[in-house]
Amino acid sequence: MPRLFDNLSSGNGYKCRLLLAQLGVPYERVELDIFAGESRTPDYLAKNPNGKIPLLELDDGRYLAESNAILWWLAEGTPFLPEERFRRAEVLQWMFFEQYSHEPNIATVRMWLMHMELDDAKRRAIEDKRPRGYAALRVMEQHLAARRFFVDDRYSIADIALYAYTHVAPQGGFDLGDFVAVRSWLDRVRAMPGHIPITQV
Ligand SMILES: N[C@@H](CCC(=O)N[C@@H](CS)C(=O)NCC(=O)O)C(=O)O
Repeated sequence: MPRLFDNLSSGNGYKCRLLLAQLGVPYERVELDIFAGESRTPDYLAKNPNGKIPLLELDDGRYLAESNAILWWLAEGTPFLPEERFRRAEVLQWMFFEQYSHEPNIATVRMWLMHMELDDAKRRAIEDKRPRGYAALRVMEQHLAARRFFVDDRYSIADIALYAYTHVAPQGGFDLGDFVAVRSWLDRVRAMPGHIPITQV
């Protein structure tokens, strides 16, 4: 049975929990207190030198880090990942967008507001990230204005990757009020069979 090293507050971990639930794959979950440094111990760094969750331990003992790589690994050969070459590249396009333009701005601000003491440097960093986060949301809004899902009009791991931190963006102080298409898409993702909330394992 695969083992997922995880933290319940993490949207990156949630991406994996959500797909595992929707695939019906049984797994063991190991909760790490990342705020107490449990992902930075020598033992954990031997598993993932980058010191971060999520991390998937496969049945054969190999380790896979990076939430979107884990999604890709789990989704291969299932309806959550298209087969056609260009559609697969589009899935990757949105997953890279998530990691470069969305997560570093929206997830980071959420994490700081929920879990950290804010000093002046952090407040300035939030001011810098806020417009970048809204810019990412506008890109999503524009794409979703005429589409039900991100790729090929069907639910895929591109939607899971982007849902994880978009649906909790208000916890980072992002107002989704004007993002009508994004909010309808959030509802569609929530309505998918086997959906679980971020706090449920
Ligand atoms: N790009 C990575 C980011 C992973 C990440 O930032 N994990 C955070 C929690 S969301 C973490 O483990 N932080 C603990 C630490 O850095 O010590 C992914 O998508 O998996």
